[in-house]
Amino acid sequence: MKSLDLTAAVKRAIDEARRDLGKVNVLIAGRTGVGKSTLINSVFHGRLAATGQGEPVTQTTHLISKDGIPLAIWDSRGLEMSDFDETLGELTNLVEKRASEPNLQDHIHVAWLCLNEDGRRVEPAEQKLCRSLAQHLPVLGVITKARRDDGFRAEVHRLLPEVKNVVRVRAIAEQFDDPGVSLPPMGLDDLVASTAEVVPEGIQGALAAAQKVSVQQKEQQAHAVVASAATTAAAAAAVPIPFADALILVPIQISMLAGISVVFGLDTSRAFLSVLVATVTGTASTTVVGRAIVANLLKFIPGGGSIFGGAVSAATATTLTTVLGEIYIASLVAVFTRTDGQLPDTDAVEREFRERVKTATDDSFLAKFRSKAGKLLGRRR
Ligand SMILES: Nc1nc2c(ncn2[C@@H]2O[C@H](COP(=O)(O)OP(=O)(O)OP(=O)(O)O)[C@@H](O)[C@H]2O)c(=O)[nH]1
Ligand SMILES: [Mg+2]
Repeated sequence: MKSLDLTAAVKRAIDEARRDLGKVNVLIAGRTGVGKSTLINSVFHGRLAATGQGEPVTQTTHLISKDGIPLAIWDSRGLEMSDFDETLGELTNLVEKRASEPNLQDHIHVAWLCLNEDGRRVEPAEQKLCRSLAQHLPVLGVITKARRDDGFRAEVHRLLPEVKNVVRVRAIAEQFDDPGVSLPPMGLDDLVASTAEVVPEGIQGALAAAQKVSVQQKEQQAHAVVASAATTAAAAAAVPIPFADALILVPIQISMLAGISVVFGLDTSRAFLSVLVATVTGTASTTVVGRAIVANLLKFIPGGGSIFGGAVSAATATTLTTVLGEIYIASLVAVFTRTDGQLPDTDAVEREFRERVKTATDDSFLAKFRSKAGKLLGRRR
């Protein structure tokens, strides 16, 4: 009887998911005090900027990164210094050298050029820097500490014509002296969405994982993981697979769970993923055999039991994979919404997922995903 080593499959899935995710590389430039460090901490997981100034890259640029967060930030300053031309030269060299690297992973994928709204100025130094950077990478204008536009955004567009977009942000709540008067943070999700629009396709997952302001961004990337796994599963079952051989679907689904976990930015330890897999397969043992696991998976399909004895068709494989992926995404969205974007602990994710898998035999819930899977298949034809 065919069997599968789950421990090995989980390890492989995690390694591949992390490798495929890569890292998003961001350059942040702007005058001192404009709010760069605050912005970094408000947009990304990990309180990066608070961990210090990072490792010096050049006289004016520090590289900030943290294990487990798929992100590297070049935090630059010195725009106001008398030796600005030197700063400009250093930054241009940096992005140019990076842009010539053969591997996309080594490029700097986007620059955020920060301007203070209160200052209402775009200086020649900023214009020059924008022009230079834009030759090598997409640049976004970021208006910080926003509270009253008064035409400044349009002015920035006019004075920095090379930028792909200009986004107004308030990274932290603004507290006024008058008691009870404050303005909440704003624009951070716009900044992430605008960034997602300009970074390369292969970097979208890392951006979704690293940022904490948009659960929707994570969800969207996770749907792409599911769609791709469903397609792979359908291809594997293009010729219907006898149940005893349906184990070949399991590594596809484990990879999908790992892929969804990483685009949500979860700490994907082997223990965590193994628990998820045990929830799905209904066994905590390290080896599973074909018939048992398929019997367990088929409970995700209404009436699945009745087709037992036949074979797994492409439609069934797609449905199984899609349903499972969507249940996991729904669990993560629920948990992340509760933590307001902060990384939840994996116990909470496990609990939510287990609960939803248990109730997933509800027909109306599954009908939704069956039609989704059907559409997916239709599109493939
Ligand atoms: N009200 C308000 N204050 C902000 C905002 N963003 C940053 N600040 C404040 O502005 C000050 C400077 O912010 P930083 O993030 O340290 O500025 P920076 O650009 O990193 O400065 P350097 O590291 O010196 O280049 C801090 O007191 C922040 O709290 C914002 O959106 N609204
Ligand atoms: Mg700073």
